[in-house]
Amino acid sequence: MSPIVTAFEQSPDRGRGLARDMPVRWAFEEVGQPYDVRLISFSAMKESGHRSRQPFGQIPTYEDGNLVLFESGAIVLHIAERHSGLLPEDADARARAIAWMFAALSTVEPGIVQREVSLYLERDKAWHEERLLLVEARIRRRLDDLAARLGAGEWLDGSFSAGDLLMVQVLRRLGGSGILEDYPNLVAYVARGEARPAFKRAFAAQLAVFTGRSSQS
Ligand code: GTB
Repeated sequence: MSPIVTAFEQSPDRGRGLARDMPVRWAFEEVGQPYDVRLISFSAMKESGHRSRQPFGQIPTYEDGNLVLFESGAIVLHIAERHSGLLPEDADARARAIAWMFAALSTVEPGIVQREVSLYLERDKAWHEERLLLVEARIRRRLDDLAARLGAGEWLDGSFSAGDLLMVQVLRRLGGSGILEDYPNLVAYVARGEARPAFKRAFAAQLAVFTGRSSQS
């Protein structure tokens, strides 16, 4: 039996591949591991059955036999450790790739999520404009450093890794913000990620859920 991932029955991103089942799908595609998807409604996500798998009532989750996991980063790491293709064989290079996974989720992403919170939940506040400027300045500071480190490189540390997968996915959340465009090497980096056949397969699979063309249940 293939591992099962949970994803939104109706994703608020309308098929843009921004929900967190996307990096998990992408990881499965990179390593060539088939997977099944269980679509879940917002109300079912908050019920005890789902909460037993995901304590915070969120997607995604991962089930494989007796193993149940939550947290998209942990799931991607698990897939990368179980299969070859997403982490280098060399122990030091592997540790560095894992460091980039953490950097994506705990150093680069928080500001990007705060910007979304500001845009979607704080627009009516008197301090909204001021806060948005602060948050965007913080994002730019991170991107300044990330762009400097990537330089003219193709990927963050040698070959494509799970660190790049998560970093590209995090940067994709800036689409339409006008921020990423100020960093041509990061724009090209995201485009390289999105051009990977595995990304395209994962993107198409989640889009099919939105357009109603999915055969997965
Ligand atoms: N840290 C956890 C992880 O990485 O797995 C975070 C999981 C999480 O935030 N899940 C979100 C969720 O279940 C969906 S992905 N939210 C429902 C809830 O908390 O009640 C986040 C997301 C949602 C929508 C968009 N979008 O519309 O663009 C993008 C990202």
